[in-house]
Amino acid sequence: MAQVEPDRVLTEALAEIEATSDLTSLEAIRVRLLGRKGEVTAHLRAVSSLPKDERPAAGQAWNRVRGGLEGALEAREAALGSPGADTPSDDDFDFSLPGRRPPEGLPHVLMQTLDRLVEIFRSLGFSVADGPEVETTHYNFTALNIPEDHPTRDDHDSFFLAPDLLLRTQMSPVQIRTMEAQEPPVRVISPGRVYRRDHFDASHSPFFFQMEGLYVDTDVTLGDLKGTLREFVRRFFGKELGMRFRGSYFPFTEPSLELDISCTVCEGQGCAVCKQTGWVEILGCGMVHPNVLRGVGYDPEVVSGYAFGMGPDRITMLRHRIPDIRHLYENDLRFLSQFRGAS
Ligand code: 2U9
Repeated sequence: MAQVEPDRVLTEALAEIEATSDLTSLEAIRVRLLGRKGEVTAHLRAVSSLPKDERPAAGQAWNRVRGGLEGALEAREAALGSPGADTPSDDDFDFSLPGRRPPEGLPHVLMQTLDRLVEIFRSLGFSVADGPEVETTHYNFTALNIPEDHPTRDDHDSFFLAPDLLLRTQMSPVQIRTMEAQEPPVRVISPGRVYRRDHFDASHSPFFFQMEGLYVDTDVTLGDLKGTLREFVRRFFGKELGMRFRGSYFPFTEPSLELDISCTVCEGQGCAVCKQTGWVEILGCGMVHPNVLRGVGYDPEVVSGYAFGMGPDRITMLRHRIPDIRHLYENDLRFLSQFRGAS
């Protein structure tokens, strides 16, 4: 390596550093001198191949250069980086460029349905009740008049955590707890997540939402139930739709009914959504079974009540013609962002 005077390298470099006016040029100087292939680095490496007696002096000299450069680079960097030094001026901006819109979130389409359901029933005088997702068999089945040998209690249908403990399969336990905690009148809805041992496919999911409603008071009639549901359908679907009640069976209601509305997709003409019938089922309902009322300490001779249960997943799918329930749980933004302001 050619003989270079360390002091001269240091003096020249210090002047250059002092004259630098931006951080990019400063970094270029640092790389040129102190980088892995830098000039000073090369001199330091070359010390080991000098004659033995020259090494200490040369080593000290180049180390002094390195130390001096590092200090100067650091000081200059601090000076250039300090407020005001590198701040862009108005001339650096093009204020006429359109701004970039930050991505905007939106409630999940299912939450939009739940929000709307809650809003409607609140305006009809219902309050919202919540309860545990892990339930006892007493609250999930027995208190609902579901017999010990009923197939719905089967291990194959529910997620059991212990012999008497399971993930709730319906929202009714919340209503039982509400009745136990207060005297009539009781007027509550309970939206929430429920669990069943189903495999995921287009129409099943091991978890989904339910919203149940309950009204218990003196003199509650089936007519009250039908009137409330008519008002609900009018508000939720935004128009007058054909409605029909069909007889059904649930252990916790007597009589039990299912409600169909005229198909919102084909307006009753018949299509794939309503399987050519012109009708789609939207909920189950009925008058609360006397055994259920007795079980929570109410006197069925004095009070009566109606109850209904619906699946917000199903209603969401019907409303937006979503063909596969898995879309609701995969959180694919390409799918979900379609439902901006849809509620
Ligand atoms: C109490 C007493 C009775 C709630 C009811 C239904 C009928 C019903 C299903 C609809 C579709 C569940 O989401 S779904 O799978 N529900 O058909 N639910 S009556 O009856 C109750 C609730 C609480 C104390």
